[in-house]
Amino acid sequence: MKRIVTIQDISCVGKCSLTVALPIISAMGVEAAVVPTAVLSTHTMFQGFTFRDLTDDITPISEHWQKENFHFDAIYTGYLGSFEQLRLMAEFFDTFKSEDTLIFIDPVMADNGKLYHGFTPEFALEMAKLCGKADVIVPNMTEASFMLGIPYRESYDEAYAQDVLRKLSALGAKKVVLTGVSYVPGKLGVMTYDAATDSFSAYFHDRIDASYHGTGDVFASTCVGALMNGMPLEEALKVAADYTVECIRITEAEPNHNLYGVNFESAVPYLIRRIGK
Ligand code: PXL
Repeated sequence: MKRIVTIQDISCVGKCSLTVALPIISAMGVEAAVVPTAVLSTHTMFQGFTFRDLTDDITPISEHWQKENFHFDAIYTGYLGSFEQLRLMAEFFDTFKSEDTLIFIDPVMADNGKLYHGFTPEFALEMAKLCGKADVIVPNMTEASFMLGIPYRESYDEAYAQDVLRKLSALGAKKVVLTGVSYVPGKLGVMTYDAATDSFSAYFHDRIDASYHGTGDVFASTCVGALMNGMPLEEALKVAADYTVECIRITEAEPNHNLYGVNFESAVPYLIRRIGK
C-alpha cells in the first residue's frame, strides 16, 4: 500500500484541508499520514474562527519519524499559515524525499482574484520559492498570479495561460498544473505544462456558476490519490476535475445545501468507480 503524508490545517467545521484530504485519499486505497499545521474552529470564511498554530510541533514530529525511518511515496502540502511553516516544509522535503517520493504542492492562498484572510503578496512570493522544490504544483489562476507577481486577469486567451504555465515552470517545479483556467465561454478547466517535454495539455468541462470552499482541496487530494494509484498526471487530473464537478453537482441538487463546502461524501462511490477499485 502506498503511504503519503499530507501537511495542512484542520478546520474543524468547513470541509477543507485535512477533513477533505484524509477521507478522499483513504477512500482511494492510499494510507494518509498527516502533519496538522494549525487547528481552526472553522475555515477562514466564517467570522470569529479560533486559530491554534501548531508550527512548534512540526520539527519534533519530523525528528520522531526520522528515528522510525518512515518512508513516504508522496508529500502533499496544502494550506500553510506562515513564513516559518514554509521554511519548515523545505526542510521536511529535504529530510523525507527519497528517489521515489513525489513532492506535491497545492499553494493554497487565494481564489477569485483575492488572497484569503491573513495572506500577503510577500507570502505568495515565498510560496513560489517552495514550489521550486516540487515535482507537481497545482495553483489556481489567482495563486499563480500572486506567485509570479503579475496582475490577476479575468479574461485572457490560450497563449496567455500557456505563458503563465511556462513562468510557473521557471520557478523550478517539474510539472505545473493550472486550475480554474477559462478562456472559452462556458468552459472551465485545467492546463498542464511539462518542462521536460515542453508540452501542454488541457482538460475542460462545462462551467458551473457556483463557488464553494474546499473544492481546490478536493481536486488536489483526488489528484494525489490518483497519482498514487499509478495514473499518469493527465489521467489523474481528469479524474480529479470530474470528481470535483460531481461533488458540486450533487451539492447543488440538494435543497438547503451547505454553502461552506461540497458534498464530497456522496460522490465517493463515483470516485471509486473512476479509479477502477
Ligand atoms: O480550502 C482552502 C483552505 C484551507 N484551510 C483554511 C482555509 C481555506 C480557505 O479559505 O481558510 C483554514
